[in-house]
Amino acid sequence: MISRKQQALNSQGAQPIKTERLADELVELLRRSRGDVSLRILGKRLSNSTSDIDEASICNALDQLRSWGYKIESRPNGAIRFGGAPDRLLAAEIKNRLGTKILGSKIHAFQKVSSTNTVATQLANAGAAEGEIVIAESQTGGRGRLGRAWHSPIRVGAYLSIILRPAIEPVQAPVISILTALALAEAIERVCEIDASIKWPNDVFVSGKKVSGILTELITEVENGRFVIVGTGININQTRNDFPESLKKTATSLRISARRKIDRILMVQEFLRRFEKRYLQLLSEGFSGLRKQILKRSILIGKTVKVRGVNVPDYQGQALDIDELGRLMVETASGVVALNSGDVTLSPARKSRR
Ligand code: BT5
Repeated sequence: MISRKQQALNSQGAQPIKTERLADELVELLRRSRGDVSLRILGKRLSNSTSDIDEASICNALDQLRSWGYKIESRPNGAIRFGGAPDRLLAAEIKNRLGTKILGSKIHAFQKVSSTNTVATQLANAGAAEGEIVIAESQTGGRGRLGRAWHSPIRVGAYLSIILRPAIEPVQAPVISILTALALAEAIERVCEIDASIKWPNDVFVSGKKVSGILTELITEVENGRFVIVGTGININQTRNDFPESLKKTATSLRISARRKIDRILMVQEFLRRFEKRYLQLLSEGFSGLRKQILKRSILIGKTVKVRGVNVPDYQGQALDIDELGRLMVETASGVVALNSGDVTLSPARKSRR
């Protein structure tokens, strides 16, 4: 019988990066055994309670690992030596020494999906737990806000969605986006050693360009309760030529900014750790504990900004603060406006007050 979760994945045409259990366990074992190790020893260590794993099964699993790009040497004495993991977003690699409590409890890794947010929504509808993650090497229909597209080329970025079931009011959902931006900025600074800023409501910038976008979707009125999907696209190892002409002026990657290739697994892991820390902090302390860190990294605060009006003409104002609900407070000629979401840009027309 196909589980509801599997049905959800099938309906999305998602191509899984197969991580069969034996291969996963074998990687763990090879990583831990320094130097040469024989098939017989591997078979014994992998043994289940009733019998050792036979050599043919181990050879199949080794071939599978090699086909995923793992470096596994066959030694003249018939032994095996682990030579390193591939540059691929495999579940086993992300889990290795992740050290989180809830994030990544299950990692659904794919080669190609329409949108990780769509797959995560389907999984959550089928009962997936808080902290489960969907990650893909590429997306054919990566989504931004308001039907905009997210450029998702294969094997250079990371496209991931986190399933959350927070006990917060729907009105607080925007806080999750800004918290995600903070976690990402912190992870970028740690892993890439470059400065990263937050642009309300859902972007992370490095070197004055967008390196990451966040799409938070609150899903209500479903059988499996209310849940939140936080989708994040991170441009990691794109070169300038990987971006279409339309994005070259506004988008960048961590590699371009840091002037070196970035380990995608380390980047994703650090983001997940930071996200968990900040998320648990939000649940225990509320937004106030995060506010200082967010404001410190915020590009818009204290600046004159242009707000794209919804059903009203565009207008200008002074970005003052981000409130408890994640709203941007903007002082305009006709008073202070609290924005829930929207497109806000730095206004070149007037000088900032700071
Ligand atoms: C966002 O929307 O920035 C949210 C993007 C979220 C993408 C992730 S990937 C994993 C998960 N699954 C999904 O399907 N989505 C999420 P917004 O603020 O509306 O910005 C969209 C705009 O950013 C586009 O109209 C482009 O101008 C620009 N853009 C598109 N791709 C980009 C890229 N790779 N890097 C930088 N900018 C990009």
